[in-house]
Amino acid sequence: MNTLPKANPRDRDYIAASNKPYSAELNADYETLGLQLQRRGIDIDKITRTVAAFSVALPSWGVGTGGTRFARFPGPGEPRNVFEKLEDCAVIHALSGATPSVSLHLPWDRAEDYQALRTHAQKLGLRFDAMNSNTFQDQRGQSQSYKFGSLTHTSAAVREQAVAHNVDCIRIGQQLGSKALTLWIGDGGNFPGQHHLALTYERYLQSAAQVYTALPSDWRLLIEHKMYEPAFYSTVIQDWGSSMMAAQTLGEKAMCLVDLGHHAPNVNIEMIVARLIHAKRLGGFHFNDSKYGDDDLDSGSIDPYRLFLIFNELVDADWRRVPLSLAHMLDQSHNVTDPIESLIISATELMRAYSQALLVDRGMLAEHQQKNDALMATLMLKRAFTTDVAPILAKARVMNEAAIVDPLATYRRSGYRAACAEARPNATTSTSSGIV
Ligand code: LRH
Ligand code: MN
Repeated sequence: MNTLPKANPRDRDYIAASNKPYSAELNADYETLGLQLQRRGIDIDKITRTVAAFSVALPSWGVGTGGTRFARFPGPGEPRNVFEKLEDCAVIHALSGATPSVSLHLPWDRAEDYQALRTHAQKLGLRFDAMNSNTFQDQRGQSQSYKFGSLTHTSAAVREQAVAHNVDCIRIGQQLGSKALTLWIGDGGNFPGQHHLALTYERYLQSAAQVYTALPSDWRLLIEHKMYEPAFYSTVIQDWGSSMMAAQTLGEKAMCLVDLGHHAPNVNIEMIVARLIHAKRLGGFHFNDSKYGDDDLDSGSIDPYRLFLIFNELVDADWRRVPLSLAHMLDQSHNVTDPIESLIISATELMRAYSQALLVDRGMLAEHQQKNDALMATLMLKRAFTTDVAPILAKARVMNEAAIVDPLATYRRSGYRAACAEARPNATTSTSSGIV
């Protein structure tokens, strides 16, 4: 990198120096909030420790500029390969303190030497979360096309190729220390009658069973449902019911992953979360936000109350001592912002929703629910959601040696993006970051 950033945003000393001017006011704000919460019977330090331990995985495909079917407007200094994607992910983690792992997508993140990739990640303080396979695009030189499907294609040769790719993703993931495969397929039809709805699902179960068999004993298969796109009439794994039935058919290592953008507008996603928790099949999330379709917008940017209500279900399950082991991941497409900035803010918005959900007085809520006092019940949630938890989020970042008050300002002041624009001159042409 011939043009060094004014400061390395991954450098702990730079971050500590950036934090210094704010620590006194943070302590004052934290103390004030602490007293307020104490009056509500809440120990602020307990909340902060819990929030500081929260983490969400970054989508490797999210640090490049996303696009739509209409166009992609690459930004300056985009990562040109998976190694540079990891460097940008490390900047996000250094400033947010909440994103220590990266979810890779193959073949977008193919590398010659995965041991070298693992070492590079370790040097950056990162580890690998769930792997993502891709049987929704044809790669150059691929023998079988996925135009009419992959794991559910009518041709056994296409299904075999798709199964082999997923097994390949597992094998590469093992080299990287990943422990899960996220299985999303775009298989579906655009016309009534194009697909036999029942037989297509049975082909899915047969193919997915072969992928399941290849899972190491300590791995999980995360089945991701999606209502539509790229198919616009029927999608094989269209909803949580299709996903849950498949998980129950495949075995206990198969769990359901909820991508917030994969539902029709106004669908009650927190209800789906509650049902999957009941079925002991909730395996994880792809967090983002949306107003219409699978918009992949920044988490909490459109409907932060919905995000809060989803975390409310997770905290409630914990309160009812229901064991959960969840893979939290961001899955977003950044078309008009610096992806690093959007991912820093999105990680913070998840921590905000989580910490607010931790403030709900569940004993009092249960009483109001028991007495059918609807208004007092919903006000219990609103009171938590309207609590400004910024001091808790900042304190949690201090505990993670990250940027206290304004990670974005700390990032911008570093000049990292401009330096990348210098160091990665031909980034704007590369499209290695895939469709999103
Ligand atoms: C599908 C999806 C899936 C990824 C892709 C990048 O819409 O959410 O999780 O493979 O986006
Ligand atoms: Mn997704």
